[in-house]
Amino acid sequence: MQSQIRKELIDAFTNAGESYLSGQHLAELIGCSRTAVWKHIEELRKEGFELEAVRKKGYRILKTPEKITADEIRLGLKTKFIGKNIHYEESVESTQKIAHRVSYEDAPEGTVIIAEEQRSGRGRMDRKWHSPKYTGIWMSLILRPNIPLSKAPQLTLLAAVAIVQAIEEHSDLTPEIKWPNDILINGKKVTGILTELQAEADRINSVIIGIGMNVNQTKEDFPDDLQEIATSLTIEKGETISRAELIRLIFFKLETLYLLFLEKGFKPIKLLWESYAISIGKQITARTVLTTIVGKAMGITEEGVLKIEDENGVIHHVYSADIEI
Ligand code: BTX
Repeated sequence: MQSQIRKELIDAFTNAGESYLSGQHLAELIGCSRTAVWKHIEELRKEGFELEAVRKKGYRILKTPEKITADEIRLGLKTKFIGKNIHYEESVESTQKIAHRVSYEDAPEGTVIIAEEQRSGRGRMDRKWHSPKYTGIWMSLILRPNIPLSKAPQLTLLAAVAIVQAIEEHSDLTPEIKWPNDILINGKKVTGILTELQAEADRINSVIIGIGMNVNQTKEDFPDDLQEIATSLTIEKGETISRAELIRLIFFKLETLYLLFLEKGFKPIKLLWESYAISIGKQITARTVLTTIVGKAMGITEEGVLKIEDENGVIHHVYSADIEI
């Protein structure tokens, strides 16, 4: 009920644009008392909205918060379970860490941990993930699929497809996927995905999908060593992007593909993934923990494993590696 009033209030301000709305008018529009309107306006202020109040004219919003709030994400969310349970944090070491903990504590499938900042965000193999305040989407999603352990990596590829679709639809940019988990725009990394498992024997307890997306950073916001290899949606698009809206879209795309995956398996996801992949058919170098393989990327198997044909015609199956094209 409370968030319904909040939603109507925000809608009213959105429709009013630059015009002022009086407390009386808002109360009539929403169907509540003027005191209730005032209370909700104070709540919005606390959430970081900047409002101007002018006598005899009313209120108008000057600035929306830099922060994302769980309320803002939930408003207009169209999913059945992904994002229904949101843990929102201002500053954390890593959302993955919290997701592991709440997953043990039986958090429902679809629970998401979102933070405004990560002090030690992590990538694969203990690498660092730069996650500065208010600029990106740093979140971890808990899924509990009833699938064999060997199929879990397919969910990384599924997440990559969902993210590419969300960016495309939201910002009209053209991201590409570099196997297995990099999302690039114009050759620079805009998103990384880290999939971790909680499992006992061959039973998956949960799959934790960490998504790090650069959204509103400028080039100068990146440390020197990332400036040439990383990008953000704002840099590519030339405008500020609403993170809450994008998060809702990512949830929706993820849920749609995940339900398709549970019903029909990896095949339809594989077809989509291949349509966005840049490495396929190209000469690549794959560095695994143990070795380096140079050859032509042939595609991925039904399991999501990368196939590379070397100069002697030998096909290598690569489960985890860094790829250079
Ligand atoms: P990765 O191992 O593929 O990529 C890590 C590498 O990417 C780093 O070594 C660095 O070169 C580069 N890098 C670091 N930060 C950024 C950045 N912001 N943008 C572009 N490139 C960068 C990718 O690992 C997986 C990242 C997952 C991050 C999410 S955020 C939410 C969740 N919590 C958490 O701690 N990790 C995940």
